[in-house]
Amino acid sequence: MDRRATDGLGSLDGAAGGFTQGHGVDRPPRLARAGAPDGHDPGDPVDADAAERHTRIRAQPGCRRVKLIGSEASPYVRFVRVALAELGMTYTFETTAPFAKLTAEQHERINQANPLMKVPVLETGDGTLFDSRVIVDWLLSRPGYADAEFARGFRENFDRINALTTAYGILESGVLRFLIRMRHPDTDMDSGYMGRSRERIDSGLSWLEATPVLGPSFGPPEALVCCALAWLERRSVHDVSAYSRLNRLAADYGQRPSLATTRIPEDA
Ligand SMILES: N[C@@H](CCC(=O)N[C@@H](CS)C(=O)NCC(=O)O)C(=O)O
Repeated sequence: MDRRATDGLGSLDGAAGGFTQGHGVDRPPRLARAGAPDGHDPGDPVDADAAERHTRIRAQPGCRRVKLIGSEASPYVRFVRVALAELGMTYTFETTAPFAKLTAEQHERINQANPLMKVPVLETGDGTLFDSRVIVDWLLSRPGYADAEFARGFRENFDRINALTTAYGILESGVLRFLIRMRHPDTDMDSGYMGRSRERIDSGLSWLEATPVLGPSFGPPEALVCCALAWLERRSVHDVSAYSRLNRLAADYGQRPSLATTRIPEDA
């Protein structure tokens, strides 16, 4: 599979699981297409509005291109990539292998960038940020991006902020269960704190299934829910089939270029 990808401003090459590095070549962004084949630019703006915003903001003095470090399998990294695409920000994507397959060099790179030894990490040009929520919040606060459909009203809406927190809690419990199952296969996944982690996932999913604040527009909570559901299913961490409204939402919004072009690769 061709993993070649560009950030819309530079091209990156690399074999699956290896580092890929972008080298800046300024050119106008192309528009992303839903279902575009592999090798599609990860930073392509999703629509004409995003492309126009990108061009206008890039023309401002001092505007710097950001670099995202992370794996294509991580739901947290995917969330940042979706936000970047929805906002129309081009970026360099330095791809690392999934956590269990990291090379020593990649471990070193991540550990140097983030004392918590996790991805995503964003190099902004003005400093490094880690943690997907912090990164996306920073992206939403960039001058010129607050009017993007994806950002509009989100940071002032407590209900939608709580929906995002709920999606994060579901993912955290899911990641915990995935890692414990993988690293400590003798653990009883149904009792004690492991039982509570499963209960928390169902409690969170039930709340999201019922809340009217999720769904009407595509913003951070919808993006993270889509990334979380796809990851939980792919890693067989939790059966989400009972949550019909969430599944419909994921299927509908999954057609958006930002999600369609960041699906977890088959071999990840
Ligand atoms: N709260 C963090 C979580 C990031 C996270 O857990 N990333 C995983 C990849 S999905 C990771 O790098 N794990 C490495 C580890 O646990 O050592 C965020 O939102 O960025």
